[in-house]
Amino acid sequence: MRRSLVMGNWKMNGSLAANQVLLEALLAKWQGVHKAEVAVAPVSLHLAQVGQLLSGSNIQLAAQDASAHASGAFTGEVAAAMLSELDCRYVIVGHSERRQYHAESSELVAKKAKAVLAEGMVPVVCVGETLSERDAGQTLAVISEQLSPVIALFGASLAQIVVAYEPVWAIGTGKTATPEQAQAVHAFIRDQLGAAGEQVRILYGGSVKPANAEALFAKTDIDGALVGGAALKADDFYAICRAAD
Ligand code: G2H
Repeated sequence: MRRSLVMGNWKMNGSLAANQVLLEALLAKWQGVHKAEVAVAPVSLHLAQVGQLLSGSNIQLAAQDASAHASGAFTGEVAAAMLSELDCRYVIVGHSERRQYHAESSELVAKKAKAVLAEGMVPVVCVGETLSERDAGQTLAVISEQLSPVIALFGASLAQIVVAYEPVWAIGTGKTATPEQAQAVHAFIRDQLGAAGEQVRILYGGSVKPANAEALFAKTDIDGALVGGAALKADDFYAICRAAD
């Protein structure tokens, strides 16, 4: 039985003041979310503050990225060990915005995921196709290409990852994949993961909101969500967490 997971990806949003307001509002209504696991991912600079604000709650801390390197001359990067020191439980790797704006390859994403696992945290590996790839009928081929270096590098530890399917055309656009479209890709991903597939949680991401969360979560292979815009609103994020519970 896979435990649902809802993760708020705050992206490059927030401030010390805004984080406090958001989390106080969220924690004030935080009741009844017992079965689903919940995490939030602020920018790395805010992890220590957010960790303190969450202490005593069952909301976990997540990071948005990690370096593939352990330490050294990598200006601007953050090592997995540094995230682990701040009690991060999850680290997102290979988000489409990193693939697109920072030219991250699937091989690099796999190395980042491995660095995260080596520090005792759970990598959340993002995959997803663009609109032109979907229109060209390449969705499954793209997902397969993005997953294959992870599958090759992880071997027996593959069951320890989380995968997030985020169709690029649905990110921040207000367009959501239909539950049926998402389910079809999730089932394909689970199949690609082989023997580990049944244990791996596969999250959907891309304009998840209270109005569509329940229908997405009702699908067999959708184990939760990676939530962007709606995670910045306490009421919406709470409603999505309740829908997964
Ligand atoms: C997809 C998602 C969170 P949004 O990037 O990772 O963002 O919910 O705003 O589409």
